[in-house]
Amino acid sequence: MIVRNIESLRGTERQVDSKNWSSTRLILNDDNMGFSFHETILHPDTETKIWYKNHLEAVYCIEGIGEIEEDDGTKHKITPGTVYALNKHDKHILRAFSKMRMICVFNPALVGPETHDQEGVYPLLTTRDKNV
Ligand code: 9YT
Repeated sequence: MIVRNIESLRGTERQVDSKNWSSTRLILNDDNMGFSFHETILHPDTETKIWYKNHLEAVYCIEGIGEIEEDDGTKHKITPGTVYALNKHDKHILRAFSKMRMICVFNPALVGPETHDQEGVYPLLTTRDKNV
């Protein structure tokens, strides 16, 4: 069994920070669960273009207000209790109108250090790539 508290992961290599968000990765590929499980804090008044072409992601909002815009311009409000699932590797824009706290699940599991490239894509890494 794996039991961890997020506070013990803050400031370690399991916390990945970018300009618009901070992701603390509670469960990763080497935990062998078939998915990774993260808490993502979105910084207020940010807009992030994302395209997980190598991954599926489900995102559950537990704090804050924002919106997700699909590639065709359709917008959906996000409030606590909203889940979205990028079941078609959907390109999207994520806007945070306040600080937002999201619970995110990735399949395949992230290895650890993944962060967005210019297209908002995460590379498909294996454990061997962990220190890239
Ligand atoms: C909601 C979202 O995709 N934000 C970017 C960070 C990502 N959730 C992660 O790596 O935890």
